[in-house]
This record gives sequence, C-alpha cells and structure tokens, in this order.
Amino acid sequence: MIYKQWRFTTGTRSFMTECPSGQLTLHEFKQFFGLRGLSGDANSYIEQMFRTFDMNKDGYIDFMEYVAALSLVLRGKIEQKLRWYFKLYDVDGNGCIDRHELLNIIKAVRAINGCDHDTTAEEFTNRVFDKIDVNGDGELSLEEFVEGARKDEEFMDVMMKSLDLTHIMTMINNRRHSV
Ligand SMILES: [Ca+2]
Ligand SMILES: [Ca+2]
Ligand SMILES: [Ca+2]
Repeated sequence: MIYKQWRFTTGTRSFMTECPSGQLTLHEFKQFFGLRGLSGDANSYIEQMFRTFDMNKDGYIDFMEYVAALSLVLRGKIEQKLRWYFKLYDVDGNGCIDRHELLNIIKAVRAINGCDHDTTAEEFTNRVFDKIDVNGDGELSLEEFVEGARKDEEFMDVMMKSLDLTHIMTMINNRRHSV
C-alpha cells in the first residue's frame, strides 16, 4: 500500500522542495500534484479541495494546513473523513449538500479516477440521493450524509475514492525517482 510507504518525512521534504516559501497557492497546488489539463468538473473539485485545505481562508495552504489535511486523508477515522468530505462537497457552504453539489462531485471523482462505470453519474447520484435523503427535503444534512455513507457500501466506496490520493502519490513518487 502506497499509503504506508508514504511518510510525512517524504511529504515534508517534497513540500519544502516544491514550495520553498512554505505556502502553496492554488496554482502551485495543482502543479504540486501534477494536475494539468483537467476537465471543468475535475478542476472545480480541485479548487474546492484547495479551499477546504486552506483552513484560515487566506488563499494559501501553509505547511501546517498541508500536514493537517494529509494526516486526515491518510490516518483519519471514517467519521472524521466523512465530516471533512461533507465540508468539501458543500460547495456553497450552506450546511447542506443538494443534488447538484453531489452530482458535481461524483462527476469530478469519476473524471479524476478515470475508470469505467455501468451507471451514469446522474443515475448514481439520483440513486444515492434518494436513498440517503431520509427526510426527503431534497438536501443532505451532515447526519444524513454520514449515516448514508455508513449504510451504503457503494456510496462509501466512492467517498473514500474521492480522496484516495494513491494515484497522485504514485505520480509524485515516480517523478521523484526519475529526477
Ligand atoms: Ca491558509
Ligand atoms: Ca450546499
Ligand atoms: Ca434531507
């Protein structure tokens, strides 16, 4: 498992090499992860991820924010991760995830992970949404989201993949080895 091999020491060195100022802008963030030429959906997902990492909202990811985010991604408990995902997916920050927000995320996750699926993003979103929007108000509260992911294996799988940075780590490692 690449997660196990990938330690903070390597992460630290890499962050400091690629980012000597100690602060990453959105542009550098994309470069850091080698993300170029992304589709619109994938691009907005990365931007949203950047904003979530940037906890004090100053437009930069500093080293502490970077470590906090990575430590959550790599070691956080399911419940913590789901709370974090919820924040990540609630793009307009109104405290609920609507169908549109969920669809965008599903699309972006698929674009980034790039594997084949037997359902369209729309079908998948509708199926999940109808199932986990327990009170049927057309929005997912934090509780509905967390409970839904716990109960629906397929949805949980997508959630976990959405922050599965394995392929990105592989890219970084490959790049480092080829230098
Ligand atoms: Ca910041
Ligand atoms: Ca929202
Ligand atoms: Ca609801």
